[in-house]
Amino acid sequence: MTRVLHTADVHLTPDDPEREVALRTLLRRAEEADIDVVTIGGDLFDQPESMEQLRTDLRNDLFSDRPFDIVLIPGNHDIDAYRGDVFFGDACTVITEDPFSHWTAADEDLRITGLPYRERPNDELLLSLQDREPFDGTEVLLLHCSLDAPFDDYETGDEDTRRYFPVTEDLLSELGFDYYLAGHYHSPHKVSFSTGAEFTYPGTPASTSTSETGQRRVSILDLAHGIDFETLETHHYAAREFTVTPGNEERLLGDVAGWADQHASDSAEASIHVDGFIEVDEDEFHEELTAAAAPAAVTNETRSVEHVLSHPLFRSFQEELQEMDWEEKTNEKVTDRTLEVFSQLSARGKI
Ligand SMILES: [Mn+2]
Repeated sequence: MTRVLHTADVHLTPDDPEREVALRTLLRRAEEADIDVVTIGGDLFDQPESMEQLRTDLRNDLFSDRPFDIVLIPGNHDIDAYRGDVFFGDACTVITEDPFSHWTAADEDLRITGLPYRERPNDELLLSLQDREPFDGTEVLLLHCSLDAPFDDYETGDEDTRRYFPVTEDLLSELGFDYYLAGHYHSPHKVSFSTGAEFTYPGTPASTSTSETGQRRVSILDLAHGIDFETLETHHYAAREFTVTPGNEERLLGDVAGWADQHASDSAEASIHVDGFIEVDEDEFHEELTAAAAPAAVTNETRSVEHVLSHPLFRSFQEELQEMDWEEKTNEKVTDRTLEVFSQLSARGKI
């Protein structure tokens, strides 16, 4: 049975070699995982010019002599790169034909309809997609689009708020494909349509901005199981915020070390942000925090409250708080808020 590895939005550019490394990594994965076809859902290149700079690498190395096919469509970032005759290597099929064309698996159990990027779907396109030549097997639509779903808009890497090829679940469902393999959104998503069809964004295989946090993924389409994600060991950002309270410094340091152990891997650029209040020495705490977080970078916004804690006004406040018979969680919140106010007052020399 035909198996598909789907990626998109590689945004290759000579300025960020880790993206080409990520592409290499996922092609190796495809080889190891017995994949029959790798699909690239648009924005392989960050800009049309990147294509000219990288095309010979692709043709002579990455996209040649592969035990699987590579099917790719243009996205909004690289549509202009494919004007004219471009050859990317013997393993690669670039779908540029307007309005779409097909790629059929050797086993003839799966057919991919590739839709080169355009700004919006119009009736003519939708009708011709509905009228496509019938196929007796699993049908996949490969496209670069903005699915109307509660995803964050910053996720596309585009600075304007224009919707690139806007589509809805209803519109896609009417086309009657079994699977929709998409590009454009930079975080991984999988959506199950009410018709039973499945839609996926694999997200970028290497983070292209610090907002793309977490291990990167590819979508695997297996005709027996549907779509699943697999994680990649490729460049990505990892970030975590912690808040410390006085007396809990040791526990916080343990949590920070635990997180760093798990997330600050070789392929991750990890950062930790800590705020809150401490009752230990600031210098010493900073040193311990940096050591616990290593190799993750630390932003330390904690402040010492030693002088606040010993202030008579704060102490009498705490005594009153003990008498309130509130839940411990409420007490903690009130104490935190009060510490914040006292610290600000003290910073301004008011107490
Ligand atoms: Mn895009």
